[in-house]
Amino acid sequence: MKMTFRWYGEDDPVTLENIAQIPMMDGIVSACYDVPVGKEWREESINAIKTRAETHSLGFEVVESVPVHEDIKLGKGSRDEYIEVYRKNIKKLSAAGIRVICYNFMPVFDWLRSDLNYKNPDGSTALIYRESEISALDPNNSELSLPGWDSSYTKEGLRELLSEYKNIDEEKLFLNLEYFIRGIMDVCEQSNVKMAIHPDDPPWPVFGLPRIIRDEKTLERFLGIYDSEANGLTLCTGSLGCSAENDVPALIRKFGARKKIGFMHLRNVKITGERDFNETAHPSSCGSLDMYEIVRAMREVNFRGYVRPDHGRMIWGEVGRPGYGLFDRALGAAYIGGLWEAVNKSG
Ligand SMILES: [Mn+2]
Repeated sequence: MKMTFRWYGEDDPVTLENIAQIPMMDGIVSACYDVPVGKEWREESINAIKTRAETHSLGFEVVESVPVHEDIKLGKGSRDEYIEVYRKNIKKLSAAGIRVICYNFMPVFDWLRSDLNYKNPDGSTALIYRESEISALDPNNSELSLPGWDSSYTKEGLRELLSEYKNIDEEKLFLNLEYFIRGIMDVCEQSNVKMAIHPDDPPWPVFGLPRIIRDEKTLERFLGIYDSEANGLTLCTGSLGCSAENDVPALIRKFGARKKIGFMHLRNVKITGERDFNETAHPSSCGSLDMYEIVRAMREVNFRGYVRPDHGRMIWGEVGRPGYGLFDRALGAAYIGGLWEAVNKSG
């Protein structure tokens, strides 16, 4: 297992020095934020991240994310051009030493929460999701902005995009994902890069948009598109684990044994209703997931990929990017490292 930490670049209030001072930290997970979705990344930008990380003795071998253009998800005529750009980006990233690319295939919205600053009784704040609040929103006619909501959309642009998805059901979206995967796998295999799809977060449809990477069945179907170590998963315990139907350790045992997990996001969530949850601190006792069992499953399948602590709470007065502060994620990394040492030493 290689422990990593997400870094949002020079604008991130969390510095590389901060990250390097966390015990057991092997590297960073980052991305180029200087070009829009669907454009070629600049070699200079990729190499600049790598060089800066190496200055702090941190590796840079995982990119999160190379976003997939909406035209690919929609299956529009222009998708071939965007797939061509994606192929070029894979090659460039491979040349810079990147081994895993995390991405997702969620239409329009990335991860969604109803509140980014929910106040816990102890004064910390966390991200939470309440289905009733989300389903009361009309994304076509709304001034509000939500996490996962790309602020680069104009109101009209968003409305237009949503209307394009009217004809895209689960099946069509899956076929478009299949087309994308088949369009990039040869270059991934030649470049020794593993694609690692992130599950939909939350793992159910939002605003009537289909979500197709959400449980054992859909993960299995996805992996069936193309059987290769280059076509794998980012197993995000929090995304899958906010549905009580997902047995996260069982998923790790199943897909890890087949070497389909290239990257793991480890975090805990407390399920508070059928489609409601709070993000919590990482330890098992704080949420609904058994993190010990999760790490034990990783050990059982001899997991050798990359791991990072995922979202944390905001604690100790820290101000920053919701979910991506330093302190609680650092506690999470130390906790995961402790579990890992324990399961390894106990055999
Ligand atoms: Mn995640």
